[in-house]
Amino acid sequence: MVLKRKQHNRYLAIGIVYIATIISQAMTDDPRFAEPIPNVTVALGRDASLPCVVDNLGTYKVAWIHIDRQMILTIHRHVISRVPRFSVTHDNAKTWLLHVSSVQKEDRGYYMCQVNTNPMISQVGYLQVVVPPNIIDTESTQSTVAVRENQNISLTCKADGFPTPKIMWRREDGQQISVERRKKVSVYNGEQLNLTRISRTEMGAYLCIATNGVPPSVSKRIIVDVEFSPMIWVPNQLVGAPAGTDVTIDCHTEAYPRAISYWVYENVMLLPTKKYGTDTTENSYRAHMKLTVRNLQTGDFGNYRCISKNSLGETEGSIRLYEIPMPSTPPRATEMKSNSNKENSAKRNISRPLVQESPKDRPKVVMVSSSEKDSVVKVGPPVDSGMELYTPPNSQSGCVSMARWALPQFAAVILHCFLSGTLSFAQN
Ligand SMILES: *[C@@H]1O[C@H](CO)[C@@H](O)[C@H](O)[C@H]1NC(C)=O
Ligand SMILES: *[C@@H]1O[C@H](CO)[C@@H](O)[C@H](O)[C@H]1NC(C)=O
Ligand SMILES: *[C@@H]1O[C@H](CO)[C@@H](O)[C@H](O)[C@H]1NC(C)=O
Ligand SMILES: CC(=O)N[C@H]1CO[C@H](CO)[C@@H](O)[C@@H]1O
Repeated sequence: MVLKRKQHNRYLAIGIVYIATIISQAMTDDPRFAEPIPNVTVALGRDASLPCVVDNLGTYKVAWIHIDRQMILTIHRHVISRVPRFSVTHDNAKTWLLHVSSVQKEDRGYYMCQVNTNPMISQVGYLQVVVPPNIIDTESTQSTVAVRENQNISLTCKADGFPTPKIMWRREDGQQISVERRKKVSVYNGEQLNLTRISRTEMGAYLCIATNGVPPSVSKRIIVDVEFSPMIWVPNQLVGAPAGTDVTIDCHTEAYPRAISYWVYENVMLLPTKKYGTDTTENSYRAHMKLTVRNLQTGDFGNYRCISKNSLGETEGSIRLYEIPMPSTPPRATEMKSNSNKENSAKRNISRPLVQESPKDRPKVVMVSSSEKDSVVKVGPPVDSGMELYTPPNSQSGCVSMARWALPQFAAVILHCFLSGTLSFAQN
């Protein structure tokens, strides 16, 4: 009986001690971390915060340490580090926030939150600093490069940033890029783009684009000029046309650098006049040259040459213009009654065939011509004929042909050629 009672007391004592221990532990519980420090990713120059959440801190203190720099940043509410971008806040509950303003690359790394218990407790989080890509101009190909056709050229783009950027190449006009012998791709990946045996069709703007997942991506525009000596292609080398009509002959040229192109007839360079109209439309390295010879005469038939010259060479195309009889047309067309026409008929004493009336074939008239009114200069009072005298500026042939007229008009023509000469002189 006595023994049983003693045992009972002992269990009771153990129980009380046990409960007391639990209670006292609850009262004086040691600090512990309530959650891990998250990994934080921040772009260069932005602000970041790392939280450290501690239960039961009591009178212990929280310190932040940058492990990579072995630097104590803060202890409790005090900033220890001399780097002014670090600060600490405490929300009066359990969270201690380390702030890094305007984050720099050297701020990347592990951060430790430490509590000065004995032994101390700590946990670690990582601050990732990402940097948008940046193309290093000094290590990349300059923005314009020139290369001779069929030579090789390497285009390079180097970029830094974190993570390391990837480089891809595209052509600005969306055309494909030839890499490694005839393989065509619309996007090429790599720092270096090798263009081997480059052709003129590969001329243009190339873009290298650097991306690393951190906006913004950046690109550099590199213009590749492919240089070659001129080439000429003549669609029609033999052109037949009847006398009295206008005819247009044409040449296609390719050249880079841009060529100087002109027409030659019997070793004389043809300049735009009333007799000759020249027109060149250019598209990149291609040009389409057109020469219109107006009101064909016997002396206009023969060999015309289109010539194209650049710094790398010169070439020419040849076109033979020959006379064909006027196609016979129904007599519904009206006979031409312009001064120049009459004059020519009289001179050559041939009876002119009827000409089909179309604006294109109609010979140009020196006198009032509605189509030229925009570009003409009106000179002096009306002359004897009662017509106003007009002449296109810069029209030598106009003056020459008018000079064949009657004497009373002659003085006016001289005056007017003189005036238009001075006028264009003053404009230049
Ligand atoms: C942080 O990243 C490291 C690896 O870089 C990983 O081991 C750790 O679990 C991460 N922590 C959190 C809270 O995600
Ligand atoms: C251009 O590259 C090709 C292929 O790599 C090579 O065969 C050729 O010799 C190179 N040409 C020049 C002029 O370097
Ligand atoms: C490009 O050419 C260079 C030499 O100019 C060479 O070192 C490099 O390996 C080539 N790259 C590729 C992808 O062929
Ligand atoms: C203007 C002129 O001289 N006309 C002559 C052209 O030639 C024919 C004969 O072929 C003459 O009859 C015209 O008088």
